[in-house]
Amino acid sequence: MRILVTGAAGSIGRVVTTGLVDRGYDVVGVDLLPAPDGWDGPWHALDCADPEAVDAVVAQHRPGAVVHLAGIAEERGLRESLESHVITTGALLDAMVTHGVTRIVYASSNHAVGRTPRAGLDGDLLTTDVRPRPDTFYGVGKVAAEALLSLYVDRHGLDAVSLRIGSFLEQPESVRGLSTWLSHDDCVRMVDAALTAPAPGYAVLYGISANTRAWWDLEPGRSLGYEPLDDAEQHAGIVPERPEDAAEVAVVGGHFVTGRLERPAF
Ligand code: 15L
Repeated sequence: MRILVTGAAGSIGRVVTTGLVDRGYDVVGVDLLPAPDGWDGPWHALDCADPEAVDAVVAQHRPGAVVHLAGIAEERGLRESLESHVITTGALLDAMVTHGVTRIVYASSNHAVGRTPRAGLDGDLLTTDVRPRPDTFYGVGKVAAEALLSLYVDRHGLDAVSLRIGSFLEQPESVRGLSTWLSHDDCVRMVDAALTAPAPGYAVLYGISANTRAWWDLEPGRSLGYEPLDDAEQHAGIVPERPEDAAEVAVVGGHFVTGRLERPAF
């Protein structure tokens, strides 16, 4: 199947594009940046917030599905966050509807529910039916992009899977990360499952590995065929303990909540 991957030059994008090619997918890379060294497939350097450019690339390649990873992976102002996460998603969705592409896999984030405290969760488990509770404008952008996907699923019968990704790193780097880590290999497994799950409609899952200390529900992913194999605990020995750990593990979004990222919208 041909897959259009946006944000293909980013940290997640490089791992996912290579992983999907290894699994036999025909990948078209899209990014603001040129293709990384070693990439020899089709590539388009464009801004996904530009609806005409997005429409042209979808029209040219007619992919079977879109994996939308493009977006600034950190806190910015409100306007920039909405452009980066919501406008890009809208441009892709319109192009998909126009050209008959029926599935999108979206890199959402745990920061869509980052302000959710761990204390008081039913069974100490963060399920996917907690209310949207962003911790930043970044999280607001992810909530709004998820809502846009839901709208297009209902209006146009698309399939859309929102991956609320945890901490995508080669190895966990903090005590929080021992719960929230997503390994590179599990990330590829997760995207593959989201691309191939039969008729998911609109679905949300938490993108983490099978961490011993996990407290985010893995069942929504498993029900789509995502079986994580890695466990952050294997790396626990290299993770430094820090005074801020207790505050970071008490809330979904960790340092996005505790790190004093507050700023006015305008
Ligand atoms: C994210 O969504 C961010 O892009 C990344 O920088 C990390 O903060 C990660 O979540 C996390 O929660 O560890």
